Formats: sequence, structure tokens, C-alpha cells
Amino acid sequence: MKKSVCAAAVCAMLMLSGCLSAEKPASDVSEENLILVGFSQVGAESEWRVANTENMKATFSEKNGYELIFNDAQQKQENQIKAIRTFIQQDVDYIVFSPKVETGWNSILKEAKDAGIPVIVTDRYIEAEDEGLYTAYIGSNFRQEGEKAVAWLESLLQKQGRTNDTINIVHIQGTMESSAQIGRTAALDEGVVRNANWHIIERQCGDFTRAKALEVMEAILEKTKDIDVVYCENDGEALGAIDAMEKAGLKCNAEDGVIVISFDATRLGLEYCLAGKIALSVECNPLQGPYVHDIIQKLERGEKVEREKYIDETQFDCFTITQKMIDSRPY
Ligand code: GZL
Repeated sequence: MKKSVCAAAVCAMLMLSGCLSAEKPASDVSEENLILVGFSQVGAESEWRVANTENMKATFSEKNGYELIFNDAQQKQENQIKAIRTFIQQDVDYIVFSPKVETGWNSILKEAKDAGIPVIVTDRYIEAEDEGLYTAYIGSNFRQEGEKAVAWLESLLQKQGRTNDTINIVHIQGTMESSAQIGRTAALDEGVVRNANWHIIERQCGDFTRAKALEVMEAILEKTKDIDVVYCENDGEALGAIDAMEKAGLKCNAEDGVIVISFDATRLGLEYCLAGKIALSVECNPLQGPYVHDIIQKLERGEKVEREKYIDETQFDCFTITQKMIDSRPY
């Protein structure tokens, strides 16, 4: 069932203006066959998020058989809830959303379920009181991303003969209660339990933004510069922390400076990796549109879909990254 109200309106307007004859649709894909998708995006807080938005818009284009209604929630869960309710009133074919935080979705998802509209959760996941509230989840295994970062840090410190040295860690967290923050934080906490010489001397929220991370890092540097590692939960935060540390005269370098750990592996983050300022950036893949497209196409054919899909991801470090690798990156 295709409900492309806007497209039909465009069609009517074109007919009235004489630009379109009644017998032929304006484009190859006939308007009434467009799949109407409502997408609620968290915001535009990071390079990662921008790449994710661009990929979703490129995927759900008219030439691919879709009409996309896009909403930017400006980092507010209440805006996402309002947007999803509007999608329901517009009777879209599918609701897709990247949830800012894990909780608080049951009621609005019940409304979508009662309206018979399938919901696909992307990027971050949610706690739902029953499985029927969403059809599929596509995103990243954030705990695993964190475990990759902690394992790499353990190995680096071992190579440097520092397994018995006191390691002072500053931890800059992402948006609190988002699954990306929960998973990446849990992995670090586990690493601290495993390594008695690791001490988290400061833990602040950088909200996945460069500006906030700069602010919190400047405040931390007022208190101490005895820092061995800064564990940032995305590249934007890493850049902000590096800005602050360099302003305070600290060197960011895995061999003889502060070790900066990051996530996302955006092109900008990898350029800092190549410059040796970010020691490690664990990839978090924002190109999720094609995965959502596959799910919708399967649902359109009445086929069963995988309920959870984690996207394959890799990692990049300052010792092995090359310009060629960066140039080949799609985001
Ligand atoms: C992770 C995503 C996070 C990124 C940040 O899937 O939700 O949000 O790591 C982004 O860059 O702001």
C-alpha cells in the first residue's frame, strides 16, 4: 500500500498547470507507487550524523521509489515523538528513526502499531516493552566498539612496558543514555576493572560535540594536566579535547604524549589519526540507508526480515593509517 499524498498533490498541480498530461506520470516511477517513509533523525551534532543523514536521504529518493518525509529533532526526544505522531497522521508506509536515547518510546510506538505502520529503528537502539513495537533494528554494536578500543589500549600500554604504571584516564562521554554512550562507557568500565593501574580521574559528558568537549576538557585542564589517556566517545569530542590540550601546551601523541582514543572514524577523525593526534578511531558506520532499504523491500514482498542487524565495522590507528585509506573513505 503506497500512500504518497504529497506526490499525488504534486501530480495534480502539474496536471492543472498543463505540465503533465493525465495519462503519463511525471517520472518513470509512477507517483502512486512511491513508498512513503517518515524518518526522524536525532539532530546534526557530528560529522557522523551528517553523513548518516546524507546517506538516508540519498537512499530514500524518488528514483529509488520513495517519498521521504525527513525531520531533524534538534537533539530533543520530545521532537522525535512529535515527528513520529505526525508521520502516523500522514499515514506513512514506514516509520524509521534514530532514537536519541534508549527509553521513553513505548507509548508512541504503540500508536504506530495501532495504526498498522511498521517501525524500523536505526543507529542507536531502544528498550521496548514488547517485541511487537518495532519490526527491525539496524545499527552498531557499541559495546563491541568500546571493547575494541580498550583491547587496543591494553596492547599499546603493554608494548610500552606500562602495565604497572599509573594510567590517568579522562573520559568524555557521548549523549547520556544513548546506546552509543552506554556501550562505549561499559567497555571502558570493564577495562578499568581488568587493569588495576588504570584510573578514571575525570568523567564528563561531551554530548558528541566538539564544542562541548572543548569546554569540559578546558575545565579539567584547570584542575590537572597529569593525563595519560583521553577516551572520547566520538571524533567530534576527540577534536574538541585535542583543541583544549594543545592550547594548554599538552602534546597528543600515542608514543610520547596523551593517548587519544576515539570512535566514528570519520574522514576528519582519520586525518587527525594520520597526524598522530588521535591514536585510535574505532569505526561506527553511518551508511545505514541501504540496510533499511533492503528491509523495506523485503517487507513489501511479504518476506520475513531479520529483527536485529549489526553493521560490520573496523578500526584505524595512528601507526598504520595512510592517506590512501582516508581518500578511499566514503564519509
Ligand atoms: C553512533 C551514533 C553516535 C556517533 C556520534 O551510532 O549514534 O552519535 O558515534 C553521533 O558521532 O553523534
